[in-house]
Amino acid sequence: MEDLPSNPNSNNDEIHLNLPKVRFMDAMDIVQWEGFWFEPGLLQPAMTFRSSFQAEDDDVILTSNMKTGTTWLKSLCLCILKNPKPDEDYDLLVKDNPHFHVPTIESTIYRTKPLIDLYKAPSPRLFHSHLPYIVLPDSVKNTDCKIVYIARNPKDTLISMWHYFNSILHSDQNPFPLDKTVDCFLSGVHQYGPFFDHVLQYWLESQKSPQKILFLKYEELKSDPKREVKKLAEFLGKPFASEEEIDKVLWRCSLERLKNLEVNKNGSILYNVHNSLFFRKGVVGDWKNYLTPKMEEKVNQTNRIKLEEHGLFL
Ligand code: PAP
Repeated sequence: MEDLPSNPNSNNDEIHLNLPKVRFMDAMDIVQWEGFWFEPGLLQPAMTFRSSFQAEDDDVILTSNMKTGTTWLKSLCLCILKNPKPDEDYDLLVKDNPHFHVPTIESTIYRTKPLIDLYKAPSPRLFHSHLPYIVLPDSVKNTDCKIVYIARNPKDTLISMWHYFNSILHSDQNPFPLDKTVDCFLSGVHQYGPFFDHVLQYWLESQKSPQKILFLKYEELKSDPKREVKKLAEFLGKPFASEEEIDKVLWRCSLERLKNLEVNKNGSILYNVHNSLFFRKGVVGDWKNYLTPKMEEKVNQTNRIKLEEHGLFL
C-alpha cells in the first residue's frame, strides 16, 4: 500500500480553486481541467494516476466516456482475460459487479486512502478509466500495454446519462429538464465532457496505432456481437477456441443475465451507487422515445461537424 504523494498540490480543494466551475444537471459541481470537465473529487486521483502510474507491457486499460457500454466491456474482458472457463461456483460475474472486478482507476484506485497497491494485482492487470486520452499517463502511451475504447452514439449516450443523473438526484428534486441536458451535452459541459473530443482523441489514436488501441462501437457489439467479441479476444491475445466459447461469454455478459443476478439486483459498490443503476434497457435507438425532432437535429448536426470529417460515424 502506498499513500498519496505528498506535494503542496495534494489538497484537492486547493487544486480546483482556480479552475472554471459549473453546476451540472443539479447533481454535482464540475471543474474544467485539460480541456475536459470532471467532478472535483476526481482531479487529485486523475493527477496522481497521470504522474505516478507505471504501466506494464501486458496491462489492458479499458477506456470510455460515461454510459457508452463500460459495464458490458468490463464484463467481456473479465471473462476473456480472467475467468474464461468458470465452473458453477466460480463465475466472477456472479460474485460481484463488473465495476468491482475491473475498477475505474480515477474513481476507485487513486481515490481510496491509502492507495490500493496496483503492483500486487495479478498479471495481466485489467483496469478502466473514463479519462480522456490526453491525460493518460505517458507510461500507458509508451509501453506495449493495450487500450480498448468503447464508443456509443451520442443520442443514446446522453439519454442514458440523463436517466442516470436523474436517478441519483435527491428524492425531492425534479428530473433535470431534457432540453437543458441536450444543451449541456452539446456544449461539452458535462462529466467527462466534451463527449465529442473524448471520442475523437481515442478514435484518431486508434487510427494511428490500431495494434495498440482497439476502438469498439456499442451499436456494432449489439448488431454483430460474435464478430465484435471475437475481434476483442484476438486483440487481447486470447482468441476463442470455438463458437461455443463465444456464445458462452456473450450469454454470461448479456444485460438480461447480469441485471438479474442477485449481486446486481441488491448490491451496491462505489459511494452508495446501487449496482442496478448500471443496467437499464441497453437498447439502440432508445433516444427516439425522448428527443424531439429539434433536439435530434441539433445532436446530429454537432455529430456531423465534430466527427464525420474524421471518418467516424456514431
Ligand atoms: P458507466 O459509465 O456508469 O459505467 P456504462 O456501463 O458505460 O455506464 O453504460 C450504461 C449503459 O450500458 C446503460 O444503457 P441504457 O441507459 O441505454 O440502458 C445500460 O443499460 C447498458 N448496459 C449495461 N450492461 C450492459 C450489457 N451487459 N449489455 C448491453 N448493454 C449494457
